[in-house]
Amino acid sequence: PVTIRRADYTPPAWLVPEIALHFDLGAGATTVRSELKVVRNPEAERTGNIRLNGDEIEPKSVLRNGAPCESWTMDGNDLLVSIDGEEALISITTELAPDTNSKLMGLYASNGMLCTQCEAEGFRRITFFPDRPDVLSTYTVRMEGDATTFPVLLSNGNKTGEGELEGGRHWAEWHDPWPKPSYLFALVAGDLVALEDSFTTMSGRTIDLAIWVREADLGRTQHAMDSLKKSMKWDEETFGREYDLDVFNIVAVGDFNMGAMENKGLNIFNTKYVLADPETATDGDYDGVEGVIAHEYFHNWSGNRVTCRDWFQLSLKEGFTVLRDQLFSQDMQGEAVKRIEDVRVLRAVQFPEDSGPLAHPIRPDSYQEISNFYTSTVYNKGAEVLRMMRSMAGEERFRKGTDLYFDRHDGEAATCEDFVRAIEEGADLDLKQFRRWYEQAGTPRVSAALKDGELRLTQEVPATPGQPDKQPMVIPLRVALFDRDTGKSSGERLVVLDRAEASFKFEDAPADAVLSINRGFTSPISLDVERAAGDLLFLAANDDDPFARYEALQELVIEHLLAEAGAEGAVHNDAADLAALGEAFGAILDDDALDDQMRGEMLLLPPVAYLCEQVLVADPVALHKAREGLKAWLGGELRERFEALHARASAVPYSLERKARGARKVKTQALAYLAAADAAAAAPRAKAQFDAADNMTDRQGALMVLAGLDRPERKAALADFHERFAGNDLAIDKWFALQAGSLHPDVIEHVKDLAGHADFRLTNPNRVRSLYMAFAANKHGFHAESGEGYRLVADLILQLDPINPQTAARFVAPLGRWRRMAEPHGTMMREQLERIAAADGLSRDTYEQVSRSLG
Ligand code: DPP
Ligand code: ZN
Repeated sequence: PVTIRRADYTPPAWLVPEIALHFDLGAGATTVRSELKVVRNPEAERTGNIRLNGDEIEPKSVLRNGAPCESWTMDGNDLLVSIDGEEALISITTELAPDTNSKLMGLYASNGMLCTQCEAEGFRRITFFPDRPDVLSTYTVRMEGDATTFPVLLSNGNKTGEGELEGGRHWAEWHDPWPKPSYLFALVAGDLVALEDSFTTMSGRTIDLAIWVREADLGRTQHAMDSLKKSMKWDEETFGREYDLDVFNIVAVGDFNMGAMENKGLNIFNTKYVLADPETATDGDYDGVEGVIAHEYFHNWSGNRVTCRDWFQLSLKEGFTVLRDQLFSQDMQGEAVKRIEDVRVLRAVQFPEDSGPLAHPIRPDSYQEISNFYTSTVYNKGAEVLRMMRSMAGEERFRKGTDLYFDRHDGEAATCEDFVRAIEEGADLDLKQFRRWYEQAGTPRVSAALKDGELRLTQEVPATPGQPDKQPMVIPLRVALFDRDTGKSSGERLVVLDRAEASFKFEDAPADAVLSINRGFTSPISLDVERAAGDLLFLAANDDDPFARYEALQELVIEHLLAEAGAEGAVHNDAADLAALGEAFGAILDDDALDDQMRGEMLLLPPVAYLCEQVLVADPVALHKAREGLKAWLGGELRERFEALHARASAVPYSLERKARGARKVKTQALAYLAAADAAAAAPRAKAQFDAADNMTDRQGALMVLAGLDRPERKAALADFHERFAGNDLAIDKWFALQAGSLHPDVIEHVKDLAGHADFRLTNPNRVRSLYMAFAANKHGFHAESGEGYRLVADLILQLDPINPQTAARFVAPLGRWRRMAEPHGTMMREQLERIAAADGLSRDTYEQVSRSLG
């Protein structure tokens, strides 16, 4: 496979200001005729050929300026057409078979409808084109097809015409006036119905909104519509961004590799992020819909109006858009809880990526397959990097920076450097050294010690693949010092660490102050604080920054669990430590000033994936057992209070209000603690919650607990759930995921059985993820001593790779952690990677991930 390098970028030799596409649609056979108006790019080197990318397509005919063209050649998958003058009209015909397109890239069939996915390089599976994000064109799309099979025909922009044809066929034409790269092209044809609404923009324009789904799903679209309207309003108020077409369409599709796609004016979504009603969607699902609807909508500016010059700049649009959707959700749901959730995801997913073989900077330097770089690093760490700029500039100045960025680069394909420069100028910040966050991979490790009002900080950025030596980063940290006697702080200040070590003097520091640092998780770092005994307990009880308070309790738990698991360097626990932990959790249960949403966050024990990050070589089984052991101990120690909490929360009627949602969150947590302590006593309680549930949050929560218990209630509840939701794919996905993620001793047998279940389909990414991602994240199953868990995931990768390489490659990362896992786990994981590497005909996607993981 070829390695593409960021340093090798050259501008396109030819531009395509206009393209017209004609689709003769059929699920078995679709004919595509394209007309490209091409002109020489005066800013590029002259060539006599235009290179048009292709992938698994052939040119059926090639015309140049209206006449058959003989002088074309193939160079690998690409079509080269010679052009003498300064411009030409090129027409190409291709034939597609959407219903055999199992990669779900390009034009494919799903449930009788046809739809497209072009990011990053799917357009070249539809027609030959300079399929790179810096070639921007206006699109005119005419679609023809059977009027019964495809009554609805959608594409980007506005509909400009439609009509009947002979033989029960019809046509529609759409035109998108905004120049866009090919990855934002979209088409949908199918038997769909819409929830319609409208939105009036800040300048008074009326936008027609529609969410298109299968008829049976229409009743589950209101939340998505509400989320869309809130997003449109919020982006006007917060970033000054107004929508720019007369219509905005969203289509839900059941077979989709990603979460959703921001195609201009025609977002295509995984059903998972559109459909929600109380019976079938959890509170978490509601949040997911709101967040992803916002994310894709926000791309209309951060991604579409200003797009990326090349795929190395992916974080330009993704990091920025994730920050925007996080800030939106903070405003909708409450800042503290959302921040804690986002940090938990970052630490459980991005930190391991950053410390493993797949580590890369948020702006990578090379790739073989770009699909592999839609990562938590590019997305979530990318958002954190922008958030640091925002913390240093303050909200208002940051907004000046983003305004300048949008003004300056509207209609362009920009780079991360363009963004940084706009923030520098607009927000009046010096980001010279800060740019290292774009260049260096790895999670910086900061050590902090406070002595006599002086804060001493040191930093170290660990070596990562291809980057043995690192320079110091710019690390902003919000800091407060607390008076041990009064429990109060004298206020917060921002310190910026930009050298390997530095000291900061706090003039008015109380004697023997308690340090609260990286409040609100100002920087995406790991932190080592020299602490006196009792400091963490003090902060867990007194810190006025909700994140810092949460963090202190997490730290206490982490210290305990590492010691329990016998981790190297961990301080041994004694009975007093455990008792103190019990008291701290008891205080969380009793604290009337905490609302249940926050209580729920505080009660969640740190994920094993994050625990593994605390040590160089982790024993995942020991850490998992320690975590379950603490859960059981707390469940027993605080039994009455958990029972009371469960009863109190169960009395709160269903609604989507924050209070009721909080009650549902702590209800299932109480159940989980009780079940860990005493399965026999908790099983009937869980079954009662399951049976009484009038919503999916309670029902799934109860089933999650039951799925892990070797009790008779388990089977009955699983059967009931399966029957109740037969035919509802998203609910059945949960049924798979709950079993694959369960603590049940026979989980491996269960996963094997489920893989043979009539409802399991390897061709549906949601179903595959619900079984195997849930399993790979299940430390107790995946890391089974027999090695069987590793083998199951490797088998899946080999089986799925020829069908859907993009999704298959996503399963490599869990095995790629082998160097950091204690023996015999490390060796067994590596052996499975070697088995995959030895297979013939691996996709570029899987090959790249496996070779990086072994390298
Ligand atoms: N559709 C994916 C996202 O929005 C990739 N652009 O993040
Ligand atoms: Zn995105």
